[in-house]
Amino acid sequence: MKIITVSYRLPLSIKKQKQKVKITQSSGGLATAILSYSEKSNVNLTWVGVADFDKTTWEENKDRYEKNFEIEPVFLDKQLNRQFYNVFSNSVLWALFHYFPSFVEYTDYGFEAYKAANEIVAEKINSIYEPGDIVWIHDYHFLGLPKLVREYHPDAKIGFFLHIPFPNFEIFRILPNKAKKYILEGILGSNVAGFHTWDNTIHFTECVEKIMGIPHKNFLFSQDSHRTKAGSFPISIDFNKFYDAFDKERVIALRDEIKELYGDKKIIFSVDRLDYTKGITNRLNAFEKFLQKYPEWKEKVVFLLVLVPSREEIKKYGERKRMIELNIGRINGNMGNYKWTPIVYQYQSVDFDKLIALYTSADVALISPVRDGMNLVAKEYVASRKDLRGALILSSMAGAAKELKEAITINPFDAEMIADKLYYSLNMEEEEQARRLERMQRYLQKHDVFRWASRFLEETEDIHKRDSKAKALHGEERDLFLQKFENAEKRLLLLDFDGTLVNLQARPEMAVPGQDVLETLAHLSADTKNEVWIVSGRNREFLQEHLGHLNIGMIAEHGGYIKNTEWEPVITGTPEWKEQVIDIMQDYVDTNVESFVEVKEFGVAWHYRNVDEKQGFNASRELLMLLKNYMHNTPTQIIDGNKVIEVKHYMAHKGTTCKNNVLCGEHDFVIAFGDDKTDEDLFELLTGENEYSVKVGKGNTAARYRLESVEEVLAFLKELEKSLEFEK
Ligand code: GDG
Repeated sequence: MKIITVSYRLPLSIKKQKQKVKITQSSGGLATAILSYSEKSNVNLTWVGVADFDKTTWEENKDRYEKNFEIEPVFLDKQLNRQFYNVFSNSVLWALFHYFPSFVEYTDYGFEAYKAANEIVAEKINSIYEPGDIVWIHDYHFLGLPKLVREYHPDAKIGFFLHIPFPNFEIFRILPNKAKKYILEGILGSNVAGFHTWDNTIHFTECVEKIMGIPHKNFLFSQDSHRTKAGSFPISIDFNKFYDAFDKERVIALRDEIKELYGDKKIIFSVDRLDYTKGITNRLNAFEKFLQKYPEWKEKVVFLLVLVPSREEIKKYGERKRMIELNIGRINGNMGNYKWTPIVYQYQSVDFDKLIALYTSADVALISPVRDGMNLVAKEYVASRKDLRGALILSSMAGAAKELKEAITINPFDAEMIADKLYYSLNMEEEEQARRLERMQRYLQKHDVFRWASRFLEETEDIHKRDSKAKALHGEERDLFLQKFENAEKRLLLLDFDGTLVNLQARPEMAVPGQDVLETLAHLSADTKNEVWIVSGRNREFLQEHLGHLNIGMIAEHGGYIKNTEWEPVITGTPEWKEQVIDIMQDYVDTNVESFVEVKEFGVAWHYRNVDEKQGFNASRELLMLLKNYMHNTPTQIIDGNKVIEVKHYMAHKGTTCKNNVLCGEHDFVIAFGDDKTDEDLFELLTGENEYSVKVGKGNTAARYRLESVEEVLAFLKELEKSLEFEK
C-alpha cells in the first residue's frame, strides 16, 4: 500500500542554468506533512505532478535527489499545459472561486485542455496504482480527477482537498452548465472532499444539491459506487519549524541587520504572491489613509512589502503589478521625503531565514486578502514570534480568520477601518501582544499540518471502510441465506411497500398489490414461526384497504402509525406546520400542472414524477431550498426522494418506530427489505449477527445485501415460501 499524492507542482524542481543542473527539493508544509504521515504509518509515498523540466532532463537526473519518496512526473505538451494551467485553471477557476467573476475569461478550448490534462494525469495514476493505495488529489487544477480515477478503480480510496475557496451557488452557477457538471461530478468521485472551512463545505453541498440533485445526510452524499463525505479540514503549518527558527543563528544575524537599518521606526510587514486576491492595492490605500489620519506616525513607521512574482504570463497579473507599483510610487512621492521612504518594496522572493527574520522584526503583520482559502502567512507569523511580540492584522475574508481569534480582524475593503486598526496595533501594549500571540500559538501548536494530514487521510480510510459493501443476494450467498432462514425458529420480516413489493406508478393510488403479492404475504404470515410487517410511507387508510385483511402488522406514514391489532398513532398532537407546507406546495402544483400534493396525517408530499424531467427537477430544487428555510426550527424532516419532496414529522421514522415496537429482541432472524432513504433509517439499526437488510435497486446503502428490482424481491420471497413448504 502507498499514498499517491497528486498536485500541480511537484515538490522537486530541476532547472538547467548554463551547463549546471540545479535540483531543489521543496520543504513546504504539504510535502513535510504527508511524508511524516507516510513514515508514521509505514506506507510509501509517491508524488504525481506536472513536470517543469523535460523528459531527458528527468532521465538524466532522476537519481540525483534525496529519495525519501518516489516522484512520478507527468510531461504535458507545452501548449496543452498553458491552456490547462493559465487559460482554464487560473483565468477561470481561480478568478471565479475567489469571487472575481468579471475577471473570468472562459473559452471552450481552455476547458477542453483542462479535461485532457486531467485525463493524462488519471492515466499516470492508473499506471502506478495498486489495490489498497490511497490517492490524495490536491486543488483546483484537478477537479475532474477523482471521478476519472474512480472510473479506473471503482473501489479506490480517494481523497480530494481544495486549497482555495469553494464559491457560493450564485457565483458557481456562472460557469457553463457542462463545466459545472464536470466539476461537481469530478469532486464527487472522491470518498472525502475537504475544504478549509465549513462555509466552503456548505457552498459545495448546496451546489451539489441544487445542480446535481443529490441530497446529503450530514454532509454524506450517497452514490451508486460509493459515498462522498464533504468536510472542513483547515490546513496548517509545521509549527515547530517556524517557532524554533527564531533562534537560528542566521535568522538572529538577519534580524539584527533589519533592526539596525530601521532603528526606532516601527515595522509593518507583509509577504504574498503578487495576486489580485491578496488585497495589495487595498492595503496600500489603507496605509496611505493611516498616514493621512495619523500624521504623527510619519517618519516613525515603515511598510516592508515583499511581493513574490506569480503567473506573470497572465494579463490580469501584469496589470495588477503595474497598478501596485504606480500606487507605491504615488504614496512614497506624496508622503515620503528625502529622509524617509514609507513603503519599501521588493518584487522577489526571500529565502526561509530572511522570511523569519522579517516576520520576527515586524511590529505588525498586515494581511489583507479580499478572498483567501486559508492564508498560511498569518499562521507562520504567529508561530515564528517566540518572543511573543508583534500584532497580527488579518482580513476576515481569509479562512485563517476563523481560527486565529486573537488576531485584529479587518474588512479589507474598509480603508478607514484598516487605518484605525493599524493605529491600534502599533500602539498595542506588550502585555496584550503577548496574551494574543500566546493563545494563537497554543492553538497552532496543537492544530499543526501533521494533524491536518493525518485527520484527512484517516477520514478517507474510514469513509471508504464504512462504505456500502452490500452483496448481491445470488448464488452461494443466497443458498447460505435460505439455510439460515430455514434453521430459524422466530423470524421477523419487515417489508417496505412502494418500490419493494410494487413498482412505482404515475399516481400512488394506482400502485396496488397484485394477487401474487397478497398470496405470498398470506403464505409467509401463515407460518407460526414468522412475524410479517409492512413498513411503509403510505397512509393507514390505503394500507388498511389493500392489506388489512392479512394477518400481518403494519406501520404507516414512515413510522407515524402502527397497527398490531388496531391502528395507533406513534406521535401525539397535530402537526401545526402542515397547512403552511400544503400552501407552499400548492403553488408548485399551480406552476407544474402534472404534479400533485399528497396529504398524510404526519406529512405532506409533493410528487413530480409526471412533470417534464428538467422542469420537475428545477422546481424540486427550488422547493427543497425554500422548505429548508421555512421549516427551520419545526419538528420536521424534509426528504428529497425519488421524484418526491416530502415533509414529515421527525418522529415518523421507520427506524425508531420499529425499534420501539417491533424489534424486541425475541427474534432469532430479522430481515428488512426497502428501496429508499427512509428504509436506510431501519437498515442502520440492523447490525446484529442474525439481522439482515436488503436494499432494492441501485444506490449506496447501509444494507448487507442487494436485490435489483421488485420482481427480484417477489421471486426471493417465493423462495422463502418454498422453504416453508419444504419444512412442512
Ligand atoms: C493557496 C491558497 C492556502 C511566500 N513568499 C515567500 C514564501 N512564501 C510562502 C509563505 C507561505 C506560502 O508561500 C503562501 O501561502 P498562502 O497560504 O499565504 O497563499 P497561496 O500561495 O495563495 O496558497 C491559500 C494555501 O494554498 C494552502 O492551502 O492557505 O489560501 O491560496 O507558506 O511562507 N516563502 C519564502 N519566501 C518568500 O518570498 N521562503
